[in-house]
Amino acid sequence: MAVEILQTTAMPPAVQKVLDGAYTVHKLWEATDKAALLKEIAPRVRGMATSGGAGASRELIEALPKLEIISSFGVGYDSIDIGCARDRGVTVTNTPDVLTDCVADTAMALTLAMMRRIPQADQFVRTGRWPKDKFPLTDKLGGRIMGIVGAGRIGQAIAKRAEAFGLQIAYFGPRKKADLSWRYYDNLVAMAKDVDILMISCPGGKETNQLVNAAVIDALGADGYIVNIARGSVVEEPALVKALVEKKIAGAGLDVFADEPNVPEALWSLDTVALAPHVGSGTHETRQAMGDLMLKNLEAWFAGKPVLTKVV
Ligand code: 8YV
Repeated sequence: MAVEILQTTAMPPAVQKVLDGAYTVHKLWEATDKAALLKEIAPRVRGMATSGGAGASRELIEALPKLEIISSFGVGYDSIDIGCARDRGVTVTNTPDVLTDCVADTAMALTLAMMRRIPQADQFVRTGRWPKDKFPLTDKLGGRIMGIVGAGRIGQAIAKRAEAFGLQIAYFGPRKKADLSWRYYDNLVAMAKDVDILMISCPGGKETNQLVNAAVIDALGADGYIVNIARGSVVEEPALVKALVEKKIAGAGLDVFADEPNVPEALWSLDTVALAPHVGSGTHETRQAMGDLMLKNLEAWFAGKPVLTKVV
């Protein structure tokens, strides 16, 4: 009898095929009566395949008394109730490293799009304005300072790319890292005052909730830019929108939002922002690699072997 797992959200087709072939998969997001499905499968479900977006709440974990492993498709696990998983002795795995390059690429793409107004330039051409109008000059990227909030794997990959574009790097985080030569700040407001671009690449969750608040945005100032490829929860979104609308900061490049897929409408018409629908890791190659790792963690667990990328 195949192991029964609960899947909370859609996966790339090739990943889905493997899941469907290896397990009896119960697709929660397709169920019309989710509570009834959970009740029916609860005595048998031993694994969960989820994602950073779908997560696993306390309620969901507690509804599955036989659950042994939550294998998540994504590096961020702020949407998974880690405390509950730990208390219940449920192993949690994620997909680090395989997405670092693509997320860092997206961070730089948004930085360039925002500062050089690439989406607006594209619209300028497409709407036939070129023959009649002049496209406004933009700000140069090189020579500026990027302050990275969270110099972990992704933050460091962004820093390396940014250095190649001629940017100086500073970083803020819970502690100075001995192996990093970039200037370290233990105070985020102080860093925001000194840098031109605030790059948010820290984990989401309680510890970083609203870390980039009105005071930080204010300290960045009218020439400052914000890029967020981490989690919408890290930013006090109403304060960011207000600062952008009132031109208290120069612009923003945003891949993540507080209430995805809802993006504050006040941002839609601003020509100082570049927006993306949470696609940092969204390439064929990276999503496949994330899926493979998510599958390998499940496979290892049910073969009685150590999982590859354990969170809990
Ligand atoms: C995914 C992400 O899009 O890895 C993460 O933490 O946010 C993204 O790579 C997400 O996990 C899919 O829901």
